[in-house]
Amino acid sequence: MSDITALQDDLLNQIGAASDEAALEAVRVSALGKKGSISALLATLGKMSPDQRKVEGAAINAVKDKVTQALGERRDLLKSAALDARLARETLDVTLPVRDAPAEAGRIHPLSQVWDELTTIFADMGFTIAEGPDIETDDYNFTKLNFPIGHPAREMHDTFFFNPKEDGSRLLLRTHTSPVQVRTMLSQTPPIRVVCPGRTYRIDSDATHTPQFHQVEGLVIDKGSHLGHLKWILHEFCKAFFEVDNVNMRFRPSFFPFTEPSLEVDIQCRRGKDEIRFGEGEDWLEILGCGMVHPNVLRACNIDPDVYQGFAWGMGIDRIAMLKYGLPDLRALFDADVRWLNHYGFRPLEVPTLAGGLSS
Ligand code: 2U9
Repeated sequence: MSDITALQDDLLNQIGAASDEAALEAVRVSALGKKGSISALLATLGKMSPDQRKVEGAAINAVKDKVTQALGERRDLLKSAALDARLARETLDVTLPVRDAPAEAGRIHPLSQVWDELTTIFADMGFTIAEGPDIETDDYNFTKLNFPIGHPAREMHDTFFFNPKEDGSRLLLRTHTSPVQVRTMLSQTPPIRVVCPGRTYRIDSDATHTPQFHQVEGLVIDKGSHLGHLKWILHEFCKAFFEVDNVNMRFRPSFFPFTEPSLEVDIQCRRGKDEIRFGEGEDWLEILGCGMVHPNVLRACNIDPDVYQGFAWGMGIDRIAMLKYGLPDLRALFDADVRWLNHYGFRPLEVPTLAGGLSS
């Protein structure tokens, strides 16, 4: 066997034995690289006579072609074997239970859920949402809302006051979100349709009261607004919020310094052992207070009560969250207990919408 045939056989054996693409590349370089065995043979052609070159050149090039072809075939084979191995390695068991993605694992707190539900309902009715500071002046929290200085009505709210300033004035933690409506009236001209959800503070703590709680209040100021408009808004709100086709409501006379007349609103319900159903039953449950804005409040906010009338309402977000979602103790809302949140919380990607259902 000539040297060249031996070389060809040797290279073809090495190619056949290459078990991966790296090994195959090493064989290619050893044969066809700059210092490769076939390249070395080709370099000898220059020193040969033309007749010898014709014979030897044809033989060396035939070996080169054969080796090149074998390299290509082996590379294709190794590539497809590598792909098959990878596909076998990376198979998924689609029958495994799906693990919650991090964004799905958390829970929305029932208060945040109810807050979103309320604002969705009122925004759909055309209200804007306004917020204001938790620390307020006595003037915005009380005086402009027709609580005369020294009047016992101020004692109805057990207020957290800050230390008095040198001029004797005291800042306070707002006892209701009403100062936000005061700010709205002072900065806008009617018509005004605004809903104000927010944190509120009173010195009070038991199973149904916490020192920090949440309110949502609404205000409409326009020419000719009247109690009929207010009743319609509250009726539509209750149907949407409690997700029932009809609710019966009862309006009882009451007193608030900032409204005249003032009313408290009950909705009809049936109290079961562990649940309350709305839109049916014989029981009544108080859910909010409301009334026509007192003329003194309008005047204090630079609105002429002979031209504009307004109505307002207020309710505790914590209380209606407890009613809607059957939460037995208000204090649990503030405990930050993950087990409780896993039980009562809402899925983060299920945002409440009127079209999709508020709490579905
Ligand atoms: C302005 C004028 C009027 C807001 C109102 C109520 C009635 C009310 C309570 C319900 C339960 C507070 O959380 S609660 O204790 N609120 O009954 N709130 S009318 O009236 C306003 C507000 C602002 C300028």
